[in-house]
Amino acid sequence: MKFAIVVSQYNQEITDKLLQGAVNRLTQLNFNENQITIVKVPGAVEIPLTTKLLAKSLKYDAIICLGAVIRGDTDHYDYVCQQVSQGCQQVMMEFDIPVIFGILTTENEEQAEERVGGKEGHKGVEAADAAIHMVKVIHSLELT
Ligand code: INI
Repeated sequence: MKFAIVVSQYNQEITDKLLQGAVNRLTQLNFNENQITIVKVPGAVEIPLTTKLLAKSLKYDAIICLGAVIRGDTDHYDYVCQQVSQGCQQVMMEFDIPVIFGILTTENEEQAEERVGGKEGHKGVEAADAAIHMVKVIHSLELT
């Protein structure tokens, strides 16, 4: 199995933790560094294009998208959330590859912190687990 992780740097104190959780999980399960490619992008809006190019390369079994969109004073949050969620889904459906949505969309930083190892679990770890699970599901379908 080969994984690409696309991680945005906006709200980096949160996204670093998402990345750490995902990488730790994959490493814990004996995937090595040759099986994990990490691509850092500026913000969540840049995730879909990067994910599309990686999907198009056919080098990966799954792509894990990690980011943190936190609501501010304007409606910018809504535009970012819409673009990134629709963009990731489009790539998944167009390229027949699992695109894991490990992008937090929260009202505030506290909610985001709770989801990177706090009382709401760790969405980076969960994203890695979902990626592995989906690759296994696709292999089990024996379509090729
Ligand atoms: N990008 C994020 O990843 N999270 C945010 O919370 C965010 N906010 O709130 O603005 C954000 N904006 C930047 C955006 O993703 C793009 O990088 C930028 O608009 C340039 O295209």
